[in-house]
Amino acid sequence: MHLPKAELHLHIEGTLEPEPAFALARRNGVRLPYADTEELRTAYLFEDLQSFLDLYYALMAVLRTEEDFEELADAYLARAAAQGVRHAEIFFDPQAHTARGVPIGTVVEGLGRALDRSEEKHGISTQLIMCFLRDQSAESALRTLEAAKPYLHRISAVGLDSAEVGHPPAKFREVYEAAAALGLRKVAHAGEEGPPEYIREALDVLGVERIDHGLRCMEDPELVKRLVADRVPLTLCPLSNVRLRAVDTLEEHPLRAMMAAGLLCTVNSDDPAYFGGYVGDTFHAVHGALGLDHEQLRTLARNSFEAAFLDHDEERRAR
Ligand code: ES4
Ligand code: ZN
Repeated sequence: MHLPKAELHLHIEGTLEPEPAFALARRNGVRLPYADTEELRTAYLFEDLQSFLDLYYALMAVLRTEEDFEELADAYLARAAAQGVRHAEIFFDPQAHTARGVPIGTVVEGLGRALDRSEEKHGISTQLIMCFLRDQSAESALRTLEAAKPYLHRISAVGLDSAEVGHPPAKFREVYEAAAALGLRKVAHAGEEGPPEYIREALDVLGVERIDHGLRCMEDPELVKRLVADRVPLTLCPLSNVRLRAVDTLEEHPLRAMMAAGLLCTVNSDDPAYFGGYVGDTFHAVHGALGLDHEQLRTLARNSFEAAFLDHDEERRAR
């Protein structure tokens, strides 16, 4: 599906495909607990978010040098360009790397090398969103923000990801306040597996501008009214929701109902190497499974630019 679009919910570590993962493992002398890509692919049947995260964090062990992160991002940008992406706001998980002894500077500078060439090479403008792992402590998030200070010129926003249930947004009030004071914008995953209350908290306590996923808002009509009235963008990831069993089948995904309710929906790929498709594939899949027509697909593409962290001139150039 080649409509020009912005991708707003994409974990760069979730673009690590099996073949490059094994190539990096060899190059860096890292042993993976899988014999080959075929055996690895058998691990891609997930029960829920946590069962995916276990594999996602384990496979990252192969990412060690600036060059590794540069290659990862460049490969994503090439695939995204081929599917009509003109602007990408890319999540990364610094704590998943610093915990393994890879400094945050290696991650940001490596990604930055690919991002610096992205407009010229792929026709995609980019931003970076640094995510805190919500199943780690608030102190760890604060230390991460501190460690990111030399690299803030490369970072647009902070986000919140990883295991949601039991880790409400309010746990991160202080670090979000500190991030805002440094001029960073704010988003957070909420309402993927967690309750609608977490969406309210992300808005009220953290002051986020966008909700990543937000799927479970549909359980709370008052919350839906508010999200519609305030035009709060939701970065939905339908293929992810199917693979992580937030919905049973794509045909049962509430995207159509969410658009009909007037919510500002965008469609994104989340962790495309794991969930069966990049963002163009996702547009194609919702067209097929939910019968969204071309006008609705164009609305989703238009929404992606409205929800992006672009000023008017940048938005006009990207469209
Ligand atoms: C994630 Cl699908 C999803 N949800 C929460 N955290 C994540 N990190 C990477 N993918
Ligand atoms: Zn996500």
